[in-house]
Amino acid sequence: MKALIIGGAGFVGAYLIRELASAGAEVHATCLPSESIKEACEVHTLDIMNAEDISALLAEVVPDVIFHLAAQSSVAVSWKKPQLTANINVVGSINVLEAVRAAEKKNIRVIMIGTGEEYGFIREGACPLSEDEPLDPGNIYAATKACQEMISRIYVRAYKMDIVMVRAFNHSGPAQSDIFVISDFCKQIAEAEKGMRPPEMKVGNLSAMRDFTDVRDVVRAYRLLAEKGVGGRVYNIGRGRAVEIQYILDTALSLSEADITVTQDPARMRASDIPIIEPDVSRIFADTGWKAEITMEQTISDTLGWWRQKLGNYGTSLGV
Ligand code: A2R
Repeated sequence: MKALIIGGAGFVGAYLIRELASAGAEVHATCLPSESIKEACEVHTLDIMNAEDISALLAEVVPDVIFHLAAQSSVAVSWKKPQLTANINVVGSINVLEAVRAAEKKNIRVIMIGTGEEYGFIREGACPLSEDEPLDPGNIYAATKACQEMISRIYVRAYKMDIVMVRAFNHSGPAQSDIFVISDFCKQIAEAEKGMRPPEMKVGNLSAMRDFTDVRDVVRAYRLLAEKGVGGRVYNIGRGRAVEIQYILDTALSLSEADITVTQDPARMRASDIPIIEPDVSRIFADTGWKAEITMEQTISDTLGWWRQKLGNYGTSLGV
């Protein structure tokens, strides 16, 4: 398989490059001119806002499958920069689809990465959410990803394109940005241990329930969907068991010997927080045999280990 990862310099990209390469694929990945990729693969510079550049790249690489990861991926940033988020996530994705449609090679498979946040304001009793549940996004980021998916469906129907759509629920692991909750907690603990901050954790809403999967499991799901997923179908990717953010906090704190107190930080509360988001993951299991294998405790432990090593704390296993 010749794979092209668009948006390969981000958190998931690094893991996906390794996953595909170790499965024997020829891996090409793009990054913005301001970014770099250190994993072993063919690196190309691409801004998806330049539509002609995508076409030129497809003519050069001629991929069998495209993993479209490029995005403004932060919910918090999407509240502050809605236009930018819509441009990259909607217009940028259309640019990718149009380039694939116009490409000389037909039947390039596109793995279009969306989010579990697309479900949004969920009716009572709807969890676990099947892929057929209506979408009612609760934030700007989620709305742009729902739009990306709707447009992808239109390309499937109108142009018979081979697009597999993904709603990936929260994923985490070593090297994730600290704007995401597991990484944020682990970084704060590692900083407190090192005396870089007072032993005080700043937290947001601890009662929200979310479904967390290790990023290494998530990229394995992406590869399996490229190999075995059904074109035109939408797949939830997640563990299938939501936990309270409080549980993540408690697990992370239990891995530290430092005496750390917890305080609520209004800046960490979201403008709109949905109480529970949990997927039904039976479809991806039925079609590919995939299910999450790495425990949440392992993910939290590896992420804390990564931060400790990054900050120069004591011994760690990186996991990456
Ligand atoms: O925003 P930056 O500078 O970190 O760059 C991101 C990049 N990106 C772009 N690439 C090409 N053209 C653009 N106009 C453009 N704008 C942003 O896409 C970043 O390097 C990459 C996305 O990586 P992350 O933000 O780290 O997302 P992550 O966690 O790897 O998630 C991958 C996908 C995204 O579509 C998420 O929305 C979804 O999984 O959950």
